[in-house]
Amino acid sequence: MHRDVLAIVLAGGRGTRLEPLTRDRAKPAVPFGGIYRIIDFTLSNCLNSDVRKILILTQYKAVSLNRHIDQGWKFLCRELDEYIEVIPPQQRIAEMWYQGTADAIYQNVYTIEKAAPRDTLILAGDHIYKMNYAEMIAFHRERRADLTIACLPVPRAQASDFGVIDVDSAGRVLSFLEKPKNPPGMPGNPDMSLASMGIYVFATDVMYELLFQDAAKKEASSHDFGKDIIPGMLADSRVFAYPFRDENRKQAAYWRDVGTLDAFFQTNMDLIQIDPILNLYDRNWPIHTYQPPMPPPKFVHTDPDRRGAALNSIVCQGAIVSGGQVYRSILSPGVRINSYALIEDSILFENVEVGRHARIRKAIIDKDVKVPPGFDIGWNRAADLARGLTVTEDGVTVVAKGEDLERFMPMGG
Ligand code: ADQ
Ligand code: ADP
Repeated sequence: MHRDVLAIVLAGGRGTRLEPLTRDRAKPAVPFGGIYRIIDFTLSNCLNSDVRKILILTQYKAVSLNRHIDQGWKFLCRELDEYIEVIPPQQRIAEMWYQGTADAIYQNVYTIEKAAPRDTLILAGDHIYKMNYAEMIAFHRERRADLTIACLPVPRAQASDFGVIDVDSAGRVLSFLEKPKNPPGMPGNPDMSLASMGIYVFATDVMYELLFQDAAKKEASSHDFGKDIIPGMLADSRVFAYPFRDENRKQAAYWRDVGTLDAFFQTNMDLIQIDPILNLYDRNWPIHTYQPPMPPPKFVHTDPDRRGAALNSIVCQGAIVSGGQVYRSILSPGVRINSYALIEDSILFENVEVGRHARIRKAIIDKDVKVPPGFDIGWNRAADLARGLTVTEDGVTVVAKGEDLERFMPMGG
């Protein structure tokens, strides 16, 4: 086990591009795949990699995230020096909110010092992937690196969303451009760029020094790893790129930054493919979460035209599909589908109830929404927009948590 490694999960990004799902919860706490929250993937990777000292740095709207960690992730034993701790920004050194990612770490430097890790593993709380960090840590140590950055090739057309890296033949980082307008291609593969995954292993001593230097720059720095720290350290430090290896062990590497509603929707839909790249059923790489103690899902078929059924779908505990039909969808715990309802290509969060004859297509419906009988969602973009619902670029309709749809019914109110 990696007793001399501390993992720090950055869970403080605002997540504005996931609105309205992040209206009152942090991005890492957004439900995913029916029973999970986004952060469960990073935390499960830590446990499966035998990294068992984990700090989660929160900032915005952390109540939901806190509750999830409390309920689902409090099984490590402090007495054995193993823990998953949520650190709210109240512990900060300065009187300000965190500025960039480096500032978030800097302001918690005393908490890190208490753990005295040889290396610090910096992770994001909003990525969906399986990765063995132990292999990355071993790579970092073999090269006596000051910093190792996990990376993978992405199409050059998309590379402007990432830190883009240029390496020499030994894997040493020659240049790092944070979200360049015109990203360079890879040598011998001009259509692809080598992108940083925002996952870092730092030799802790080197990290301290860099953070203190950066903090002293005050207004002259945005206090961010991608923008300030990494580009500034290349000349004098040993910085290496670690090629991402997917624990799914399929040919295509699977790693998704679920920063937008469309990426979030697609990444969920990837789970219900017949042979998904991201396999949740792999016992060698379990994804842990909090599961509410609810009864098993139930399917009710009364008469011939009321067949309660779900095909190519994920249906969670506490759900009842009674006389309605569900295709290529994710039904979270406690969902109810009533007779003659039709659900296609959609994600229903906890406790969504769908009335008789309602039709839902290509939609994300957040918690505690009652879809009135006969109501359509995702069938008419203009109608959805007129009701104040969000419709994404790819045409996914999103209904916010607790939205009152009854008010759109002729007799409603
Ligand atoms: P981004 O993801 O755009 O790029 P950023 O917004 O800084 O970078 O977020 C990184 C992580 O830190 C996210 O998980 C975010 O939620 C969290 N975070 C952001 N600000 C925070 C703060 N003040 N306090 C706590 N947590 C915070 C980064 C790198 C790129 C890389 C991509 C890969 O900068 O180089 O390519 O990640 O996704
Ligand atoms: P989730 O929907 O992510 O499961 P929880 O049910 O755990 O979130 O609740 C998150 C917390 O967010 C609530 O306990 C409450 O403190 C806060 N919250 C919920 N709804 C609102 C709201 N409409 N406005 C402000 N805060 C809210």
